[in-house]
Amino acid sequence: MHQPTISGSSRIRRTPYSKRVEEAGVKSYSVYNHMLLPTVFDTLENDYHHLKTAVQVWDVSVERQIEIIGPDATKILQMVTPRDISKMKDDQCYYIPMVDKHGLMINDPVAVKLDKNRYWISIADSDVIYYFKGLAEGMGLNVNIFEPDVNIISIQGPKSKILIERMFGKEISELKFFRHGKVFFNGKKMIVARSGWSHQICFEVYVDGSMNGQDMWDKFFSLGNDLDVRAGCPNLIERIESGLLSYGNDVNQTNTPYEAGLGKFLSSGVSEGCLAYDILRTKTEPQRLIKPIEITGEPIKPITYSLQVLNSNGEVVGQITSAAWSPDFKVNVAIGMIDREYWNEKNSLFLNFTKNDKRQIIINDKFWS
Ligand code: THG
Repeated sequence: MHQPTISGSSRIRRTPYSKRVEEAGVKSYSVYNHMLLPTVFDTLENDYHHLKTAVQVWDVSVERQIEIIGPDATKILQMVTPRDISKMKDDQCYYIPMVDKHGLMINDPVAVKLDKNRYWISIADSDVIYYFKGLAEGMGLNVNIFEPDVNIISIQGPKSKILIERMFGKEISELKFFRHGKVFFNGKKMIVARSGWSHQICFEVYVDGSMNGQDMWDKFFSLGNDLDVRAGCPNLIERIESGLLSYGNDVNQTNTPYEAGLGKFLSSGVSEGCLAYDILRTKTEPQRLIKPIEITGEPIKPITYSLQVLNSNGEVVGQITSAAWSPDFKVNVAIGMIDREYWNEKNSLFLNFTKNDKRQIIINDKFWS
C-alpha cells in the first residue's frame, strides 16, 4: 500500500544535528516536543547490539530545557513535584515525577540544578512550559521562565567513557551518576551530566547554542573513529529491558507517580510544598501499576501503541504500551499497566494481537531487578 509521509513545517522543528543525522542514514523519525527524534538507523536490533557493545552519539535535542531562574525557582519546582528537591546540590540532576494539583502526571523530566536559584527542567513530551508560566503568573512568583537554545547530545554505550574522556578529560568521564560538570567548547561554558535514557554507561552534553551543534557532533566522530562510533538513538528494546518509561506511551495524565512505579523516588514521603501534597498522600497504594512483562511465543513486531490485557474471562485488566523481541533476554519484553488483583496471577493473562494470535503474558519482575 502507498505510504504517506508527513509534510514538513516549522512546527516540526529540525535540530542542529538533523543534517548529520540524515547523512548518517537515519531510517525513521518520531516527533517529540514538536521536534524530530530519530528512532532507527540500521535496524532496531542492529542498533541495539551496537549500543550494548560500542559507543553511539544520540541527537536528543527533543529533551527540551525549560529554564527557571529567580528567587522563587526552588519554590515553583517543589510545587510541581512530590520528590524532595530541598537537598539537591548545585551539580546534581534529579529524575522527578511532575504532577498537577490532582497528583496526576503531566511530565517526567530530569531537573538539573545549575545554581541556588536556577534550574533546567529537561522535559519529556508534553508542553509543560505553559503550565510553569501559568503557575508563576497565577501565584505571583518571582521567576523568569523560558526555553534556552540548548540541544543535548548523548554519548551512549560501554565505550562512551573512553570517548567522553578524550573529549573533555578524566574529571568529566568520572562523574558520578546524575551529577554534572562544566566544560568549555568553542569558548562557551557547557554542562555535561552522567545521565541518559538507557542503562548503558552514558553522558549527556547540554550543548549551548545551536551554532555549536555540528562542531560538537563532528568532534565526537573524529575522536571516536577507532571505537566504531555511530549515530544512534533511544532504542525501544534496550529501554524496555531497562524499564525506562516513555511519557505519553507507558504513562500519561491519568496516572499518579505511584501507578507509574515512581514511588521509589518518594521514599521520604510527599514533599510539603507540592500542590498535590494532600491528595498524593492518600494514593501511595496504587490500584494499578507499571510492570515488566514477558509475552510468550514467537518474536513479535515492535509495539508502541496500547493493547488490552485480558483475564481468562476476557475482561480488560490492563494495557501493554511498549513491547519488542529482546535478542539478549530471548523473550518478548514489554511494559504494561496491570490492575492490582492480577499482580500475582501466574497463568491467566492474555493479549490478542490478531484474531488468530492470542498470547499468554507473564509479569516478570526479574527483568528490572
Ligand atoms: N535525559 C534528559 N532529559 C530527558 C530524558 C533523559 N527528558 C525526557 C526523558 N528523558 C525524561 N524521562 C526519563 C526517564 C527515566 C530517566 C530519565 C529521564 C532515568 N531513570 C533512571 C532509571 O529509571 O533507571 C533512574 C534515575 C535515578 O535513579 O535518579 O534515567 O534521559 N536530560
